[in-house]
Amino acid sequence: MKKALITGITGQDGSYLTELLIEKGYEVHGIIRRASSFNTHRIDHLYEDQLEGNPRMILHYGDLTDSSNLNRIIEKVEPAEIYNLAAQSHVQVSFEVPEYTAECDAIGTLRLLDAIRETGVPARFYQASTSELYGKVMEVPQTETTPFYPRSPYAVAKQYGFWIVKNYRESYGLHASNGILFNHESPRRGETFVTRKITMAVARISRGLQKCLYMGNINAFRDWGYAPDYVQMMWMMLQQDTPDDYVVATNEMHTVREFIEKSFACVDIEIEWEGEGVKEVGKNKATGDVIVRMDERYYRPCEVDQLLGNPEKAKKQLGWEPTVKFEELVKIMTEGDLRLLDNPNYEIGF
Ligand code: NDP
Ligand code: GDR
Repeated sequence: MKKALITGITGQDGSYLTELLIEKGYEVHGIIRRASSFNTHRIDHLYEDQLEGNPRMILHYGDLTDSSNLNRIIEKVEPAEIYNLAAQSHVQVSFEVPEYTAECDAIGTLRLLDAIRETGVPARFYQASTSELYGKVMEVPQTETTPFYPRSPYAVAKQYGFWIVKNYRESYGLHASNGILFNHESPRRGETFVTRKITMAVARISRGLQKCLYMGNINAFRDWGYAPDYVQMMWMMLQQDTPDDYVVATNEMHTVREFIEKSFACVDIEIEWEGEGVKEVGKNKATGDVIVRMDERYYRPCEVDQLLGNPEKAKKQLGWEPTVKFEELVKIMTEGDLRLLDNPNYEIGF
């Protein structure tokens, strides 16, 4: 049975990738952090008691900031594939915790690559690189050859991760690849990322449980895809003979404003915008109630205005194409949050 090791298994992508790999017959090992409360809700449905029978998902305590722990796990598990998804993944939070973000997202990647070298385990390596590397727009759409211009401590740390992967590939012949993934979302998306924040608020507002949604810059453009599509591509990248770097995106971009409008449309609320900048508000056209306001707290010191990815290389070389585009994604996420509100026992996205 092929073994895979996933860092960040408790996150959005980790959970979908685990499902995919189990379906493909892998034994999946995941690294989880000790927390004061349960942090495995996205993968609990995959857990089988290790004492009974044949576990397909095995969890290990660890942390990307602890080298010897990573070495030990890799030596013990001997995975054929390692997917490095763990990260302090919130761009705005990285301005608050820049040093920790670098420790985890940059040096954490180096620790894993070095663990592969030191243990001699011939694992193939996937690195969760990001469209945030493009930051300030140098070219639209962005491809594998567009120059990087990171605009946050998160993106700068991920840029180190990108290059150290490439460097270890070139220096030591590791089978290590970067997936330059544009934003991808799902009903399992973390609640503080903009899409999920919007769909949760829309569901609550439509049920009379919340009055208003507070936002930052709603004029930013993003290329939003569907997380289950994107984890397919992670796996595909590690199945090819030669490692390489790929843009993974939908080639469609929309503003945060459009996301808000489309999500409210799912609950039959039409938004009317009034005012400008931080004073702008969104009103429920039918009732006149203000249901969207801007809040300085959600603006970033440095913004990424426009991301649009061209996934032509992924399509040509690996046959990958996204199956879900913007409108359907908004619908899937909004309906997921409505279902969750109406039935608290409903396990989101499962
Ligand atoms: P999430 O924020 O949902 O998950 C992050 C995961 O990393 C969680 O399992 C978290 O554990 C774990 N983690 C955080 N810090 C550490 C640490 N120090 N040691 C070990 N584990 C840690 O992210 P996503 O699933 O959305 O993204 C996966 C990866 O892809 C990330 O690296 C992200 O930066 C990158 N990426 C994401 C994109 C997206 O649009 N989703 C786009 C491009 C790149 P815990 O549950 O305990 O917090
Ligand atoms: P991003 O995602 O920074 O692109 O990083 P996020 O959803 O946080 O922001 C997208 C855009 O929305 C604007 N925005 C707000 N964002 C949040 N979170 N909260 C708000 O209230 C709000 N109002 C406006 C932001 O300014 C931004 O322009 C995500 C993460 O998953 C990264 O790990 C990943 O690398 C990139 O996507 C690709």
